[in-house]
Amino acid sequence: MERTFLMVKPDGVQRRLVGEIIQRFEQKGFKLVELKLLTPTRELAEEHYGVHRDKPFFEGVVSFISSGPVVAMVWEGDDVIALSRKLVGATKPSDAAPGTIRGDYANSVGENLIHGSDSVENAEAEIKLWFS
Ligand code: IDP
Repeated sequence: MERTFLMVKPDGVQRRLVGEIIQRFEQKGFKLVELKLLTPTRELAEEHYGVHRDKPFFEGVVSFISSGPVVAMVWEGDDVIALSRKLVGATKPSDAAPGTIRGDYANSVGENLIHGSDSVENAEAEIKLWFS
């Protein structure tokens, strides 16, 4: 059974959207297998977004993710990686379709509520990073 790493970012926790976000994945039929509330260290945030180290937004995304509590989760289900990316929606607010989490609730590329792994390889690495 496939697994993915999903994280409600600090804006999602502050805006009281944790329940709404979890409900969407439950209603889709996925199984919640791990969950914890934590404020990530800078080091953890840097490792999580390591692939973006050379991008201009790296510093911003790292400080944002480590600015307050996030909800880190592992979800399980058939094709959960690709399907959860669909539920999450596009990174940029102008591309995120209504009906997706970002399309319904986010209006900023930096504060876009949720992270979801984008490949089997990254899901495995992120689950290991956040839950071991
Ligand atoms: P994803 O979260 O949709 O997978 P990525 O391209 O992996 O998007 O980028 C990681 C995160 O970095 C995004 O969710 C967003 O918060 C932030 N980010 C990406 N592109 C930009 C940008 O152009 N400006 C500011 N932040 C960005």
